[in-house]
Amino acid sequence: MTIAAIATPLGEGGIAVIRVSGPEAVGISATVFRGKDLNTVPSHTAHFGRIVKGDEVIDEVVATVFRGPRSYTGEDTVEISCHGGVLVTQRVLETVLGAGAVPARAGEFTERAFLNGKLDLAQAEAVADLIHARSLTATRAAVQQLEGRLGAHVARFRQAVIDMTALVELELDFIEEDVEFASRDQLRRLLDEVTAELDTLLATYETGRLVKHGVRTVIAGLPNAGKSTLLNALTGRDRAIVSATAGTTRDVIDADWSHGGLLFTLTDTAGLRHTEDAIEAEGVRRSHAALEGADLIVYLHDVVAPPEPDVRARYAGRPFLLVGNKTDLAPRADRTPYDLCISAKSGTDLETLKAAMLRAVLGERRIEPGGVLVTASRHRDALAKTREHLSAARTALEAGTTGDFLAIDLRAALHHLGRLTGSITTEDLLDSIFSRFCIGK
Ligand SMILES: Nc1nc2c(ncn2[C@@H]2O[C@H](COP(=O)(O)OP(=O)(O)OP(=O)(O)O)[C@@H](O)[C@H]2O)c(=O)[nH]1
Ligand SMILES: [Mg+2]
Repeated sequence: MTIAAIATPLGEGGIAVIRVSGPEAVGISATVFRGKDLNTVPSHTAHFGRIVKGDEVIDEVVATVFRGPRSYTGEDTVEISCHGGVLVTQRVLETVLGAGAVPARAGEFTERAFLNGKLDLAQAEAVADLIHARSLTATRAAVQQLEGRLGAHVARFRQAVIDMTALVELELDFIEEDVEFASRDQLRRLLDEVTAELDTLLATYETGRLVKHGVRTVIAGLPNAGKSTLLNALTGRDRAIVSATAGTTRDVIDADWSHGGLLFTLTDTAGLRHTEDAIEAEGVRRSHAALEGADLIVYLHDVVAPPEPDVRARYAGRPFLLVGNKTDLAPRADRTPYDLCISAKSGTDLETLKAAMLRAVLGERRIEPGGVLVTASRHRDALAKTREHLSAARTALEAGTTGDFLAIDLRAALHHLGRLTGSITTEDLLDSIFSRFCIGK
């Protein structure tokens, strides 16, 4: 089946691209293209011409022809660049569809690239990550995954496990003879090595998750503590209303802020207090809900106001910063209850707060520009399952278990590694991955 879709965002722009891919991609495009006969042009060439519907000229375009397998999808592909207006782009697409192509599903081009072996599954997922990336480090992580580094890393120790399994299974064929093809010492060493590699990869997930999804940071505290002032100061924008009236913010307000390579989604909340006002009460309920899902809580307290002795305990076990605010009003206020103190209004010690926020979520971990990061929970789960089965194999080995049981665990470990790279897939898995894409990708 030959598919077609608009590959660029719908809107007014200089150009838009309609992508056509499949066995009839060139033939279908040639029937609606007036210019050189696309059927006869060499691969990887671009041609100026017109898209026509009967006698009507729809647009002047450039058609670029890629013959499979040297294309993104691995199939014959034509990319038609037309003028970037919403209507004209849609009419070019309709003309191509009228000539026999069918509309592509979300992610179908990339799915075909995967099915045709142009990308492994982790790489295909990286395409979506790259499109959705909103910070520099997220872009870098997606690019290294797109380059196939995670896949290559996994493929290396997957091969080691395959070799190991083959040897153990070979023994099973000679069970009568009581031979040992797989030296138990060697097996033990290999299992330990692969497990150590898995641990290193798994340990990157905490950072990888933050790099990919950003850090959900909730600014909480009593009314008037200066939460909205802090949101505005960090983002450098006049995003939230600030006033001396307690209970000013009644809804949760989000603003994106990049720092240290991470994207922080800052959420300003309604001051936490009991209130009879129904709207403010709903705001307080939403504040609590936001706190539930937070990766980091910045709890502001007015150093001039009476202390709140129990806050730290309330958020025990969560990344949490207790920040005294309004130091300008009371330079001599007691700072001991706080992790640090700032003046949100004058900007004093904001840099200290920024550094503390990074440290609170990353700890001693660093974001290495070239390092392999596990950023998807699907990958983390597959690696964790692999590790479980390898540990089971290791335990079985110690207990002197027979090869057939060892082989079961090794096979299970391979199964989970295969799900990561996509050498083992199910329709459900593919559907859930490719539905994240936009149409045209
Ligand atoms: N002097 C001084 N005033 C501040 C500081 N930060 C905030 N304020 C003032 O404190 C008042 C309340 O600030 P907001 O930022 O609206 O406080 P809030 O925590 O968002 O309050 P609610 O939305 O009502 O929960 C305003 O008058 C601010 O100008 C500060 O560092 N120093
Ligand atoms: Mg506010």
